[in-house]
Amino acid sequence: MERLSAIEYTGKDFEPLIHARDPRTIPEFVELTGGRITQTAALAAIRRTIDDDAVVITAGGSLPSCMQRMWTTDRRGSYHAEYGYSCMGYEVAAALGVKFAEPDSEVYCVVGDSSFQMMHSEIMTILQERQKVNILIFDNCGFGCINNLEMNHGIGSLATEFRYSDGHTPCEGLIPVDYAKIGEGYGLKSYTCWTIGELTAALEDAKAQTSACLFDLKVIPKTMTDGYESWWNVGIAEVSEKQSVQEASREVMKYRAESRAY
Ligand SMILES: Cc1ncc(C[n+]2csc(CCOP(=O)(O)OP(=O)(O)O)c2C)c(N)n1
Ligand SMILES: [Mg+2]
Repeated sequence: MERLSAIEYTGKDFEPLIHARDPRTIPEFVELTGGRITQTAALAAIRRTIDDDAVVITAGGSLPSCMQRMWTTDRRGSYHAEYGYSCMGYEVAAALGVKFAEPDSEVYCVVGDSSFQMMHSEIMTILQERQKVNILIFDNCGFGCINNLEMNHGIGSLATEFRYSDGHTPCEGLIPVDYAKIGEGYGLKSYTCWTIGELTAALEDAKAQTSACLFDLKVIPKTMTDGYESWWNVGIAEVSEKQSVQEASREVMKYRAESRAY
């Protein structure tokens, strides 16, 4: 936990936890967004800063597995994770539901940028019902955990980063999104955080707010936790022209043959 909490962006020589990556992405992301937050340090900072009786919600992407490892609680019911289906888009709606159930606690959802894109329609209901919830968007410019999966399966980075298309494949420059502006558009108190210091200050400021808040965290891709001391049983093409995919497929078959059927 201490090791993960202390991971900082160190500049050009920075080596993230996830090794399977397009070497362009991190320098490009830092240059484009100015973001210098690592995912593991952000989770530790959130845990340190929010109140003991606060409730945190997570569902899709890399965040549930990072939180499974890193999150600790002070009381029963303060950790709400949709691990069943890891259903993207659950987070904002769930934050409102939890707030209705626990009106006296601060409620925070931690949500990936793609999960947020997939569904945040309940922001309108949050406004209609005048509920104070906190939406923490981890903007790493893409489907982070699926990009890791693709790269580990020998496919390469294919359409899971938010990049402009060359007419066939989205493989050109990264596409930045200003999520704080989306929040402002709805009339939410919105913060953009590029550093852990800014994140901590924004969380403190938000405690004093009486209406819903949105945090746009610029989180360096590939800074989620890695390695599960297990393998992820996800199907992969058995027939491919790519040798790397053939090898990954053989590996999956080997693991499947070794696994015990329950
Ligand atoms: C409704 C739904 N569709 C598709 C998926 C498959 N899926 C799992 S994670 C993921 C990408 C998540 O990206 P993001 O929310 O940005 O989180 P990150 O991995 O970048 O932290 C996808 C497409 C899912 N879990 N739920
Ligand atoms: Mg993402």
